[in-house]
Amino acid sequence: MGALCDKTTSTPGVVLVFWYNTAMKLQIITLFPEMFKGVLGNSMLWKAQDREIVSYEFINLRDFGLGPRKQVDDTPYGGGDGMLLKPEPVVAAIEQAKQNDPDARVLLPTPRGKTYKQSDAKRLAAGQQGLIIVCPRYEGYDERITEWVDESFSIGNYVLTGGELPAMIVIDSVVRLLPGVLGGETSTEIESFQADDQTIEFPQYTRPEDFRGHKVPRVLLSGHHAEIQAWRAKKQKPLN
Ligand code: 6GU
Repeated sequence: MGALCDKTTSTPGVVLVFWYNTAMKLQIITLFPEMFKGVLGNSMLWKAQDREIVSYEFINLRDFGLGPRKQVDDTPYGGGDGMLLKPEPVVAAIEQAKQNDPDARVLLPTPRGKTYKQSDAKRLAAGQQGLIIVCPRYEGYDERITEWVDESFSIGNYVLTGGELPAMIVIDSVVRLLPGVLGGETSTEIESFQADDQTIEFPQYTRPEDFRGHKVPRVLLSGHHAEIQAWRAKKQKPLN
């Protein structure tokens, strides 16, 4: 990821900021890379890659399937419904990703993981580490793959069909925190990008002042900075 390396004041009042362009590498192991195209190919997640702040790389789990049918799943020992991801293809895919980026952190989205929080997004964005996200499918995975995983996470108390949507949520929450992704930062804001990010967690309004009889709270029109701050503090919803 980008690292601040130099600041030069050439003209009084003008600060130039130079960056090393070493993109944070995000490798995604999935049977369904197409699912990501719309999300990573638009808006800020696309711009982040275009600006070489991140790189997205897909590893298709099917390429590591066993036998002529490229099998990646099998029935659970002990019985039960559905199929599980076999360990061999998953671990082979992780090993390939590790070859590309030996220091990368391996993440596993699973409803059995610890709930993912904003503090996790900040921690992952702040590190220099690339991420390898393994997206399970079917009814789960052979538990032995967790020996190759650094961190499991859940995104809430409901069950999804696979790890792709949770992976995209983590990517979105991390990439938006990387320096240079959101527009209009001052260098101070860039340097303090890890600071508490709760500032938009209060209600906001824009024009018109009166929309179909629903008015903007008067305090926001008052111009009294302290009163506005107090109102926002009162209305703020904590993230964690
Ligand atoms: Cl990370 N995966 C799946 N399959 N379901 C979930 C989840 C993850 N988090 C909440 N539900």
